[in-house]
Amino acid sequence: PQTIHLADYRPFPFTLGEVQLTFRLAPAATRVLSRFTLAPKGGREDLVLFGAHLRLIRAAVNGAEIRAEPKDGQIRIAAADLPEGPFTWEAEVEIDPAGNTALEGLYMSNGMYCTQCEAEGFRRITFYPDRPDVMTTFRVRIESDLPVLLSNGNPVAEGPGFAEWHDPWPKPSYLFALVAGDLRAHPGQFTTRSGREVALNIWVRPGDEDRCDWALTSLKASMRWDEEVYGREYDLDIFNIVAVDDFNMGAMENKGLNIFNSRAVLARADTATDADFMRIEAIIAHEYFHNWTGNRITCRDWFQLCLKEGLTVFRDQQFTGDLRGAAVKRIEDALTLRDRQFREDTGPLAHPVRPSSFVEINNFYTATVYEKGAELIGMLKRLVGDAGYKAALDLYFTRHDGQACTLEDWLKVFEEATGRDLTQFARWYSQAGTPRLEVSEAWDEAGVFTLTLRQSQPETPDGVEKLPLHIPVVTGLLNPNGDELAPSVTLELTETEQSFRFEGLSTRPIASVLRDFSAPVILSHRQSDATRAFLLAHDSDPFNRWEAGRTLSREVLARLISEGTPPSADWLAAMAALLRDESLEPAFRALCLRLPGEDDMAATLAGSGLVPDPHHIHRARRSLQTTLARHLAPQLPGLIRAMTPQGPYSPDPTSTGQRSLKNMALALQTRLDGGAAAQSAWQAADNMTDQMAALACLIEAGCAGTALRAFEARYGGDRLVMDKWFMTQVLCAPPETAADVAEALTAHPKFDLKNPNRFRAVFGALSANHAGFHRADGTGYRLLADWLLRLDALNPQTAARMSTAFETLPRYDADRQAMMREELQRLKAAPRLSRDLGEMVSRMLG
Ligand code: DPP
Ligand code: ZN
Repeated sequence: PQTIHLADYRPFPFTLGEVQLTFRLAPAATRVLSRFTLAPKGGREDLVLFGAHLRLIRAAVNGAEIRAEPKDGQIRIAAADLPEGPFTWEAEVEIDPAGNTALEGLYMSNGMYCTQCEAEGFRRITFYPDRPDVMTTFRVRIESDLPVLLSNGNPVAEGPGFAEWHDPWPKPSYLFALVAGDLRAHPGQFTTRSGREVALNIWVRPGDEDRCDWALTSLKASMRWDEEVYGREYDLDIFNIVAVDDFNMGAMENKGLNIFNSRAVLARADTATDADFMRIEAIIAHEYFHNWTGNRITCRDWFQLCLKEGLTVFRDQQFTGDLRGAAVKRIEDALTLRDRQFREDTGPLAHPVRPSSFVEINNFYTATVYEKGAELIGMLKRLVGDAGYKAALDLYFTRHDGQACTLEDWLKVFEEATGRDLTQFARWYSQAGTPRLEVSEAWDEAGVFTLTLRQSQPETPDGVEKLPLHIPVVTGLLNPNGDELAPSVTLELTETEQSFRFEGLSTRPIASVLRDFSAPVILSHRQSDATRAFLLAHDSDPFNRWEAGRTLSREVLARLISEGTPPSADWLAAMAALLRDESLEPAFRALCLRLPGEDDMAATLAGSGLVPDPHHIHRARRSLQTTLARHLAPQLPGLIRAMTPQGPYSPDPTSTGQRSLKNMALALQTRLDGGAAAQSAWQAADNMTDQMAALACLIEAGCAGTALRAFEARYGGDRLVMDKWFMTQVLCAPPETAADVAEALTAHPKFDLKNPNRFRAVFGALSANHAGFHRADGTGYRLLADWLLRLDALNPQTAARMSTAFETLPRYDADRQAMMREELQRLKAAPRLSRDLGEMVSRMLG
């Protein structure tokens, strides 16, 4: 397969007029008629239109039929065969939505038609310059007997068997959308601050109407927030969101017609957990925010993906922080970043936030592009300040509205608006790998405290030479009595090593470095258990307060794993004190009590040159949990009672935080009572959050049989809830049986290979069950590889995504590495392997 390089970018040599599309929908034979004008930008060049899985019926230039031969996914018409000036292109193609299991382009899900065009799905609909820098307006006619026919923009005409839509905003083809089906609307309304009345609709299958409230509430909150914080208003008279059961991603920001994986929209107290409610709120916001950062201003090419994704993730993180509390949100984001992005960045799949080449762009919708991309925005904001950030964003919106842009355009608005030179900062976009930041301290009796910061960049598979980065390191100093010495400062590290002096101090201070996680780096700062416990008790920066506890827990656990050292008294006392501290939000306390996960510990050990043993890590972590539970035992039952919100379920931040602390306490209690408290919690649960928490405890305690059967009997007809049933059994299974449980579930009548949510429920859970997946006999690896092969034949994109379970291969012992390689080799040798999975496997094999 062909590799695409950033350096090869060339503008499209024609300007497009309005696109007219007619869809005659039929499940296995939909006809698509397209028509648009092309005007050469100057010079004479070949016309290249992309097309995949299309049956060409007819093509015409200026009304005259031509013989066009699709080859290698495109039609090329030589410049010499084209009229000299502007001309009209027309084509009629036939496609097979019902047979489209890849879920890209136009496909069917439960009798409804829907589309997914990002990144390159539009070429499965018709021949087109399917690239993000080709923007134009669309007029769409849908012919079908189905009752609801939707496309982008505003509705312009409808009658029996047809509807017409017009989108007045020029857009690239990846933002095209069409939906047709028997759908019900959950309607709403929003008035923008300049007085535009916008009709809102959440479209769902009949029966799901009572699960739309939360999405609608979240949408309105997002629309208001974007006006208030970024000054961005919505720009059409209608905003539609459609829920689809079969969907590869979370959701898609198509102009005026967002299409969502149903798990990212539908919620009711008895079917969705707090985590689901929060995810829905964040994804609704994310897709809505794309209207400005993504749609009005889009990407010139797919190498610039983080231009829209990093920024939009950053915006949705700010939104959640504003709604639910910035400190807890920052901690959760840092956890996600480390779990997913650091993991990616230290393995064979490491790539820069702006990659320089790809085979299949779908493989680059990654934690690096999204989450690290968002961190880069956060660092920029820190470096230029809030006012500078606002000025830069305002300039970005005015200067680039309606354009397809690059990261150079993005950085330039910051330079112009703030006068800062971002040449060095720009390296963050092209250098892969997680930088390490080492901190050392010196104190002299003359009252000078010196912090020396040293950065180093790991080697990455691309072999790119690494230069020092521009790293903002927010730092505070505390007095031994716990007071802050002075407000935090942002130390700007630009050299490999730099020292920063703090003078005129009377006693040696305690340093709190990298506050608010001001840069996505791995910090190494040697501090005693007592100092970390001190920071956990006193740091005024909530992130670093949590981080001190986290680091302490990680070190305690690492010592237990590698040397069998029992936990220090400092750690146990600090945990107990924290749990009792009612001045701290419950959600914050729950986060502090959560031990680092097994995968995190494997990464930690590998990072210090050790070979992690998954079973040993699992046993040690369980035993540490038990020790902690014993130490906290007197507090647990009271906490479980006190943290049970009264009244009807609500996903508000306070009740959500209380439930998270209560269920954390329940998990600890289960380590002591063999599941007795979990049994009562299961009986008492009146919402899905508490049910799932109790169920997980029962599975871990080995006494969930009855509960699992009752759950299945009650929710068997509910796809989203059954995903949880599939997932939790594998995730919480003991390592010895996780792969067997997963395999048995694939034989369940409700296991459905074609539904990505269901596949992920089973196999995402298997790879997240660290010791279960890495079982010493290789059954976890084999089972996953078997099913990736089956899935790849139907849905390459999801198969490729799920193959990242193998990305941590280099961490483990020789036997495990050999078994993982064997599975990857087996995939690589498979006939008809997709380009998607093929690229991933090759990169992982190195
Ligand atoms: N739909 C995906 C997202 O919103 C890709 N654009 O991030
Ligand atoms: Zn996005």
